[in-house]
Amino acid sequence: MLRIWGRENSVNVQKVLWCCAELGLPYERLDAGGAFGVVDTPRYRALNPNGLVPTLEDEGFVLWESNSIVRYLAARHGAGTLWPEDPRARAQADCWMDWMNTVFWPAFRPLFWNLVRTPLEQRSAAEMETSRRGTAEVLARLEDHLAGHAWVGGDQFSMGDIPMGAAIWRWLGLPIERPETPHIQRWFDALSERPAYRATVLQPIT
Ligand SMILES: N[C@@H](CCC(=O)N[C@@H](CS)C(=O)NCC(=O)O)C(=O)O
Repeated sequence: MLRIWGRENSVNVQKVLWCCAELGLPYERLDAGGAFGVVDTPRYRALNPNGLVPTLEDEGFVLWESNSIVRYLAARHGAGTLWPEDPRARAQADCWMDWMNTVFWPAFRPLFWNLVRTPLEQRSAAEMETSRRGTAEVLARLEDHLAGHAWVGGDQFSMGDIPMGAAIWRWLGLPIERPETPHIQRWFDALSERPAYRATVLQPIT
């Protein structure tokens, strides 16, 4: 059985849990990261030298980096569903998966971290506002993309929806000022109808 290391409230762990739920894959999840610690132990560092979550173990095969794990599971178990078989459709999915990690998350992380993981008296209002504006700006690109496509990866739900789908709940679910993004909202509503998304991502934001 698959073993997934990582706390349930991590956006990167949620990507992997959601992927498994979409694919109907059973797994054992072990708490690690944040208040659970574990990630600095020699045993964990031998699996993942970064000391971050998630880490996947699949019958002796070890993999870290959440998007790589999603790609691996989709390629192995989701051909034609989560894993688009057409190279261009797959490239489109890959593109937005990478965009989540390299563009969206760096813009949004300071706002999330201040608002959710930092005591009130230690929050930086300036940092939060810069991050809020920056996130709204980069999300305008996703909004434009979704104006012409049903799903992030194209016409079909795929692995391309998973990283941004996991992240968008944090943006839409927090009490912050946001511009209207009707296409992102329509896409989020469609995700919210998926039992796997509700079970793994649509949880209290902590
Ligand atoms: N690029 C990595 C980032 C992993 C990452 O930053 N994970 C965070 C949780 S979302 C973490 O491990 N933080 C330290 C901790 O939880 O102890 C990935 O996508 O897997």
